[in-house]
Amino acid sequence: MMFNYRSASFSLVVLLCAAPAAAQNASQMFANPPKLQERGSADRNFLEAARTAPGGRRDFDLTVAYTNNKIWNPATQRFDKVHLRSYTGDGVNPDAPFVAPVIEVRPGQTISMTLHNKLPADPTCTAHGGDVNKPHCFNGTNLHSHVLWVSPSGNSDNVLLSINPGVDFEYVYNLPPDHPAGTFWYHSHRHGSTALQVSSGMAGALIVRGDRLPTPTTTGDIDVILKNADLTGMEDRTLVLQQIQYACLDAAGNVKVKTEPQPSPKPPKIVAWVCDENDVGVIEKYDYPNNVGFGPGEWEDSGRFTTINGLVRPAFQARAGRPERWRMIHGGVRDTITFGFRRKNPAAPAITSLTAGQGAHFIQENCTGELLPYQQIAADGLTMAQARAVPTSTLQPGYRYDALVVFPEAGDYCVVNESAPAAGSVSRQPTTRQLLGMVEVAPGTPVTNTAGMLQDLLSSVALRILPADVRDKVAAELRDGLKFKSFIPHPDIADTEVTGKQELVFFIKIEPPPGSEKPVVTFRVGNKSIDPQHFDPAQFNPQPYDPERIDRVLKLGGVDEWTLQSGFVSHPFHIHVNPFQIVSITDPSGKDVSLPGAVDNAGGPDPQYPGLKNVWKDTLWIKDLIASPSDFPGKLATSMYTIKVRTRYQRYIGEFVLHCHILDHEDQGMMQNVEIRIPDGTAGIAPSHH
Ligand SMILES: [Cu+2]
Repeated sequence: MMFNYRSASFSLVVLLCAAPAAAQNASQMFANPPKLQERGSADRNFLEAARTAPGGRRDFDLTVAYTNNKIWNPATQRFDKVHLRSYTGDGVNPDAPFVAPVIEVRPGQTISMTLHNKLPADPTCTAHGGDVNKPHCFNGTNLHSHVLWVSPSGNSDNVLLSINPGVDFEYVYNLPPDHPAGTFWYHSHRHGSTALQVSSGMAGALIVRGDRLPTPTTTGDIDVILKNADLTGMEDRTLVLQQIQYACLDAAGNVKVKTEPQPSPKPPKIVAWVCDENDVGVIEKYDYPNNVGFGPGEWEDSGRFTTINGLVRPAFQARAGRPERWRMIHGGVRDTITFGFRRKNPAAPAITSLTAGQGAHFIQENCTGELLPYQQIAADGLTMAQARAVPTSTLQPGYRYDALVVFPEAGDYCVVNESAPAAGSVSRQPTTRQLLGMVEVAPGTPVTNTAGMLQDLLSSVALRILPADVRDKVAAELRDGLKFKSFIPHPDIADTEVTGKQELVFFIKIEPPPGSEKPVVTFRVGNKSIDPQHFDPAQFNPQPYDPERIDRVLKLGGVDEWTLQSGFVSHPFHIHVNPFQIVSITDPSGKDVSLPGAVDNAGGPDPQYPGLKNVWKDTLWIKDLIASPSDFPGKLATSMYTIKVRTRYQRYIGEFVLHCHILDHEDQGMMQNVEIRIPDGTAGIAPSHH
């Protein structure tokens, strides 16, 4: 009796607490980002058949402008006003404008995307004059389709262009008919302002939908089998995860912060960036006068919240036993996201005014269930050869994972960002857990074995919808641990196919100039692997980005094995145009931690690598155990991981870039120009016009 009484009165308290929060948070219900509407679609009736035809032409407009709006701040239980650069276009949600609209296309289509730069004039775009690796041209922009398999040249996916204020420019992406269907994204990529613009929310999902069935000789699109038992389409969620790091400034231009005292002689520690009631948050500098900005650890210090489609801690609504496709896109510049679900204790209170930092305590007290296992089915948009059963997905900036999620029973599930070890995280320090949202799961059909249920479902769909000459084979593959061999876009690269090699080392050079307290920091890339016995930067000769220099010339039709390392702290490697296949990821002791079931704990337990062997990606974390600049003088060469990947240079020639996807590192020089040229007809490479 006592228990019932207490429980009843507790529920009443929760209800009373929850009511105002629910009202204030009404706009924080999860929804997929709005679709970008085609030019003229409001004026005339587009024929759906024309719009979805494989060879169809699609015309879009995207405008870049300052937008006045607001972002919910759970720490203060009010909206913060903000004034940020953003993409605007037909269909953008006026209540959540700091995520770009979804662009949905199909293989074989021609996409015309006219970018209109309506930002104010910016003389630093045309008369910069100084160091190209110092942030500049904040109002210049361009567009990167990350990573559509299209030409990097001319008016296609060419990030070497600057679309300055007042300029309109038509990009045209010709998606080949064999383009993979999957989860891609787009963002600005103007060297000098990439981090500033992407951290303002200038990123959006780019979804290629396909309906190609597998045949005895060709693979199909996984989209065709992702159906419910009644053959209706599976719930399809798109999540663009972002870190919108706005600051409210005082009269001197310093970021307004809240600090807590530290034991002497340490200076007070920043625990939050704050905004007073009439302040307007902005993102206008990489480094504000009070030494606050885009540095490591400053995202955590800011106390800002990772947003999902521009929403803070949204509420998802699901049904027990109903499978869902979650397309997770890390469209931010900071914060390693270790994405998972934990069952919430039914007696737990509603979330009201939790700060970002208090999220960890809330999870510890209330999200007490085990991590819910789910199935990754695609990495960086590319369907995997077999589903990877995971408790979490580690998303570094630029990453995508598509997952099949089944909530086994009714109740609330916390969407959590689990902690990551220092060497596995952008912040270079162990991260604390964050609460990203809440899933309210309505009663349905409870499931005990979600992996088995998905095998049964997808194999039964395959038997019912696929042609007779493939359906038994595909159904058997699906029943055998969710193998997707009939749906992969790129065949494995065998040892015998490799024609050459490339070596790459990321490096941050910290030089303490004599008589100055502030070291000079430069961001660099080297072209020669590190000898693990002797760490000597002269050996790999790392250089900052130089727009006039081609750092690598690659041959069309060639297949290279790349060796990737980092000489100082960890960085996500990203290359445009052609994706790569992971061959091995060896830890400092020489153990291959990419194998399924491997344990990667050299720098603290880290789930991000095991199971990635043979997976195709376009962005990959290059781990180095060195965690802080003070570790640098005594750096052990054995702190490095060595990663091998292989890539085919297919179809496209031209100049493009590879870079670190911590975008402020990219802006400051951790980037290279790469050019694919055609063979000369003998064994060499034909010269280009440089
Ligand atoms: Cu980096």
